[in-house]
Amino acid sequence: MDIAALESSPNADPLVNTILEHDLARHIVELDAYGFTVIPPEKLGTPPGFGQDLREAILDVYKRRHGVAFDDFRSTSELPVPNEMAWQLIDESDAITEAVLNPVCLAMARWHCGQSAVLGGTSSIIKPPAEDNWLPLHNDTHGVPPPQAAYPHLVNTSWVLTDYDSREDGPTVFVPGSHRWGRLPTPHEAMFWHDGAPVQPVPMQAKAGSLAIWGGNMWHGAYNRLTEGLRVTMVLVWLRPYMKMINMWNEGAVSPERLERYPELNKILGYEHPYPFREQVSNPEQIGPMIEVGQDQFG
Ligand SMILES: O=C(O)CCC(=O)C(=O)O
Ligand SMILES: [Fe+2]
Repeated sequence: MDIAALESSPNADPLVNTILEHDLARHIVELDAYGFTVIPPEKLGTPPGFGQDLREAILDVYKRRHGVAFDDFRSTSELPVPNEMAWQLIDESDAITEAVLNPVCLAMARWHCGQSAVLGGTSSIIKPPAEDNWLPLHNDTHGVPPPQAAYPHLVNTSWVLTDYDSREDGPTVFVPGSHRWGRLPTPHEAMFWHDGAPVQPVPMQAKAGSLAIWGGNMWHGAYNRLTEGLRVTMVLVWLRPYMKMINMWNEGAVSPERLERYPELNKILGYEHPYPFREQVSNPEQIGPMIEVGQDQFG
């Protein structure tokens, strides 16, 4: 029986179809069982070299915004300055916009947060080797007290832009199954590298150009990096539309020219939502009708 073909569930059907077309069923199972998954480049439909182009775009933004230079990320083991201007990336390059609008990435965002999902924030992680750059366990549903909802309010889709082959590469770590626990780690649980730590996460393994996905309830952190060179990641945070945006995409944040070339941006930046941006944009003629939000889990 092909349930999607019955067209009984207009919000779920296109997601089911995309998942089947791109051979993503395994990843949906992993998300359900463990709370995270890694989709390799060959399932993302990206052109050859896309991961390298995106990495170069992210590194160029860092250099330009901070007024610094270095040659090869593989042999750069110290950042000239901390990556403090890491956010609001969408208008910086076509590779970044196309990573945001990648159909598999969008399907993963909408699988977790519905068709009305909005892009809450974009940022980069550029991580040099350092003894102490561990990231404690946390979940990304900041400020929401327990018990957290059984469905995610947000989802993280992170483009992995350098290889995560081993623990030495400083990868993201996950606590499989923790997406069902409905709470944040305590401070004692968060320091997973301390002797006698009660929770032991598993490291992510991924080739450059992969897309890692985890919902807002998932416990994760990162190993410190020991390998020479920089770890590079682009983080996209997607929200159900009642959540507070991390980046504000109002007037001027994305150029009219980019909105015209990539019209799907109007929806994912929230311009077609009932609130808050409709009246603040300069291109009302390009914006589709107001969408309905929150009709069901996939709405
Ligand atoms: O460094 C990492 O891989 C984890 C970053 C993180 O916590 C996040 O993107 O939410
Ligand atoms: Fe996080």
